[in-house]
Formats: sequence, C-alpha cells, structure tokens
Amino acid sequence: MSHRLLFVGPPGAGKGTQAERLATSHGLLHLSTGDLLRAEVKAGTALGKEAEAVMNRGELVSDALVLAIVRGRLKDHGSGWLLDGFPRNLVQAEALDTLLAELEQPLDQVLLMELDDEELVKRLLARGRADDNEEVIRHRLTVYREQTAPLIDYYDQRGQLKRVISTGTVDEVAERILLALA
Ligand code: B4P
Repeated sequence: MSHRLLFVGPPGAGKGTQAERLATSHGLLHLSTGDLLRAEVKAGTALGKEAEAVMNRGELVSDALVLAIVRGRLKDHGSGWLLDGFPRNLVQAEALDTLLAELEQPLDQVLLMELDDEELVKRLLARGRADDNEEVIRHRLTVYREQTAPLIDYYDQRGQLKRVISTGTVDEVAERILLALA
C-alpha cells in the first residue's frame, strides 16, 4: 500500500472514521483539518474563534488559515501520512502540490469515498455535532459539489484516484478501502 494518501468525499462519507482506522493500523500520521480546527475552537484561540462561526454555517474556513495549520504539521513521518478533509478546493490542492514539492514528499494515492445524499444526511444527523443540523448539512453538500468535487477530476487526470462506495458497515468499508489501495 502507498503511504502518502489523501481522502476526499462528501461530509459524512466516513473519511474521519476510516482515516483514523487506517492510520492506526498502518502507523501513518493522521492529519484531519476538521479535527485540528475543532481543537482550535475548543481551546478558544483567535484562530478557533475565526473558524467556529464559519464551520457552524457549513462554509469552508479560509484557505490561508487551513494552509497555515497543515504547513506546520505536515512533515516527514517515517511510515507516511494520511490527509483527511484537506484539500477541500482547487486552491488548497495547488498549495498542497507546492508544499509537497518543497518537502520532497510526493502524494501516492487519493481515495474518493462516495455515498448518496440521503444516507449522508442520515449519518450526520445521527452524529449530531454542532454543524450537523439538516439545514447546515444540506448547505455543506452544496459547498462540497461546488468547491470540493472538482478535485475528483484533478486527481483522476493524474491517474491517482481510487474510488470506494461507503455503504455498509464500518468494517465492510474498511475492507473495500484496503482492496482499493492495495
Ligand atoms: P470534517 O471534520 O472534515 O468532517 P465531515 O466531512 O463532516 O465528516 P467525515 O466524512 O469525516 O465523516 P465521519 O467519519 O465523521 O469537516 C467539518 C468542517 O470543517 C467543514 O464543513 C469545514 O467548515 C471545516 N473544514 C475542514 N477541513 C477544511 C479545509 N481543508 N478547508 C476549509 N474548511 C475545512 O462520519 C460521519 C458519521 O457517520 C459519524 O457519526 C460516523 O460514526 C458515521 N459513520 C461512518 N461510517 C459509517 C458506516 N459505514 N455506517 C454508518 N455510520 C457511519
């Protein structure tokens, strides 16, 4: 399996759930921009205060802020890394390319997790985070289609994209991911 990975997919597809699991089993550094932003919110930092309102509206936090967070943490890690929820738009993807070229750590593979909207909404309503109410979830799905989905072609054209369907249990999806990345 490749060791420098990124996970893309709509909110609620299970990126965080599966990324954490794969990173643990393969000793990868797991970098979730969502988790990092929520940690800033919880700690009440200036950055967290700026991010909180944006996240609760279901919008994307500013590229500059997210890039500062990733740049500080993405370093060479013996067994590799897994980016979860980043990049979220083409500006972030291009910035990531530049950063990885500087670090001489090329990306190996991109995993797209797909699930239909009604199942996504159901899972997120059950999760019940501050940004998981139906109106905000539907807005996040629109933001995903407009800003994040163009990454699918971006990575597919480079021959780096693998796809899995996220239906079924966490174990079933994990199994599919291992096969897709093998
Ligand atoms: P994220 O934290 O990235 O979260 P997400 O996309 O909503 O969810 P994910 O796909 O990880 O789903 P999960 O495993 O939790 O983003 C939140 C916000 O942060 C964004 O809206 C944005 O504002 C901001 N943000 C983050 N990164 C950014 C960036 N790069 N730029 C700008 N802004 C950024 O799974 C969802 C639920 O489903 C869970 O409850 C889980 O237990 C359940 N589940 C998982 N797999 C399941 C299965 N197989 N069956 C049933 N339930 C399942």
